[in-house]
Amino acid sequence: MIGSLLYPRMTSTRMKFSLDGMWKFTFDRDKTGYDKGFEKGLSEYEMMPVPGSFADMYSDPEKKNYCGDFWYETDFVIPDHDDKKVILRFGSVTHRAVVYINGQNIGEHEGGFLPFALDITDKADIGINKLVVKVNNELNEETLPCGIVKKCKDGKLIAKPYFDFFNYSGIQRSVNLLILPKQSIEDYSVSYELEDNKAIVNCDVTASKSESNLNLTARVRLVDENGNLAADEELDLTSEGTYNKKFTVLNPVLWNVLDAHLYTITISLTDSDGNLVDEYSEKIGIRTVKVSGTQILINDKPVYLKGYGKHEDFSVLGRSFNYSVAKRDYECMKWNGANSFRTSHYPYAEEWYQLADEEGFLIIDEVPAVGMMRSTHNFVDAGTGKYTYFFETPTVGTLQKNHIMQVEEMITRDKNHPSVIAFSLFNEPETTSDQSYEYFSKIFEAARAIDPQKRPLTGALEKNSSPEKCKCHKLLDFISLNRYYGWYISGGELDEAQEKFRDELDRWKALDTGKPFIMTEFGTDTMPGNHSLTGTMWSEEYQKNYYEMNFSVIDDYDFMQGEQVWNFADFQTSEGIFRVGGNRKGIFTRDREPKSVAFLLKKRWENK
Ligand code: CKU
Repeated sequence: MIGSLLYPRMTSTRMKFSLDGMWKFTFDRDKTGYDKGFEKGLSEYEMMPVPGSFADMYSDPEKKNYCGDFWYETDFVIPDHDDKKVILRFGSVTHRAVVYINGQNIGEHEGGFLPFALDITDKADIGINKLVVKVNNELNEETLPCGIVKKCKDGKLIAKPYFDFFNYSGIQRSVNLLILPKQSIEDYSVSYELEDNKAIVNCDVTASKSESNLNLTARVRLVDENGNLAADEELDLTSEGTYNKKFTVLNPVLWNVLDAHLYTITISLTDSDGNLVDEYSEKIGIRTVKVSGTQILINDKPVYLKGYGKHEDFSVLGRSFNYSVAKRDYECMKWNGANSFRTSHYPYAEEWYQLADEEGFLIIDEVPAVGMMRSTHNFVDAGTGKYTYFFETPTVGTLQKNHIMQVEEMITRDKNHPSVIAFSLFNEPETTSDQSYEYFSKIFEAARAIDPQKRPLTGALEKNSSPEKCKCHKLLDFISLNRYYGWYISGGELDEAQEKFRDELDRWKALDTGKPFIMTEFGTDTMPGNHSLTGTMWSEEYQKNYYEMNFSVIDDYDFMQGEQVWNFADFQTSEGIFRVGGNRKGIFTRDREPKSVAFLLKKRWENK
């Protein structure tokens, strides 16, 4: 579903009301919610925070690990307005939602990490309305991310993710009510070319249609950080409701790595009498991203990516967004000289990207295409050569449709952020079959068609995706490797691990792909406070030795243009014999204190 995915903002023509707070909530273990008329209102409930991940609220493991249907309800008020459009916008509902207003189905959305907006103008009343959302967090092989559900004898469902992070669910991002002009700005995009002392900005605007079909004029205005007008242009109408203009900004102050400069863009629509119909403003940055030979270029200068694979994960908050945690994370990352992160393994809350825009951070934006290998321990199986015929399954067509939809929603949502320098379209699928190539060529085609900035596309390859066997690396603009030499492979034997790592990189080199590579994952589980003079696995010393070894290898290969360590912080996973209170590969603990290796990274990254 792609309607307008613009970030909800107040402007002189737009009103925004937050529906965040405590909502009614209930599990629906036996799926009898409809029999009980839940869509009209919950007859049994407790209170639950929105946004929030329900799992971390509970002391009862049955509730924490709940899998199936569950319901939310709140009342909300639509203020009297002058013939406007009323929109209900969810930042994300994990993994799928059916929305009811006053008992009537008003829309559905598949996918737990991207926003959706529903036009409720004719479906809700001025005054009080009842909003009910039926949510489902089951995993399957037809939607993203992939997994299965185990049905126990007593009917209980248990989520079995094919991925290594806790299946946090719920209404995990903010819900807003928007009151917009009937004819409104639906979307806009900007892309840039740089020439001597000037930037050519290509701006597209889409306006919604309405019965009145007013003949509207669209304008774009750019104001720099000092309040000076940098551009003020009328756009040309290209077809009904779409406008375009290429214009020049002289002496642009470019957005750069860790040196952000932002312009405020304001798009406006006016009618033939010059009356303002709609206005939308946000911050953008002028910069280009290119891949040239084995280098990644920002504003035509090579950049080396230093940073992290992350998660949206924090104690009690689960996967819900919190400004304080985000601020702390950026402070930690800046402290040790990082300049980038990957939104492993799903698009994050929009505020993460806004902060990166402000900080000059580089983001590899990843779609939730994770778990495309049939294994609940694929972090272990990935190194063993195990093959699960994932893309040879009859349901793969449905998965592909969902995958394309989420790629399109992600790019539509995130395309104007200067911080987003690449899109990652998968994490560690089986890429060794012709079927996987066919599958992914369509995904990459869709992404290339929709990104107005034609940013580099990538995907993270696991160890079975070797230079000899991987069929999909040719689709990538730069190649992202997740490798665990010294952990899953030759754990505890760093000399042997080093030999194997070098051997693999030599084989990539021999392939002469002509492309940049970055390490998107490498790391070791490390219990903070566990010390060992002999550097045994799980100790803080082993984590340091491991990274020193890996860095010595990476530094010997010119095509290596970045290193994002796994993971920024310890994070919650499904329980199992490989996980001690979650995944412990964090450079920081879950409450954001450094393990010893954080200082090693600081030293390296501040000098690289
Ligand atoms: C990480 C095959 C490696 C999978 N990779 C994915 C990531 O989600 C996991 O957390 C490995 C790990 O720590 O095992």
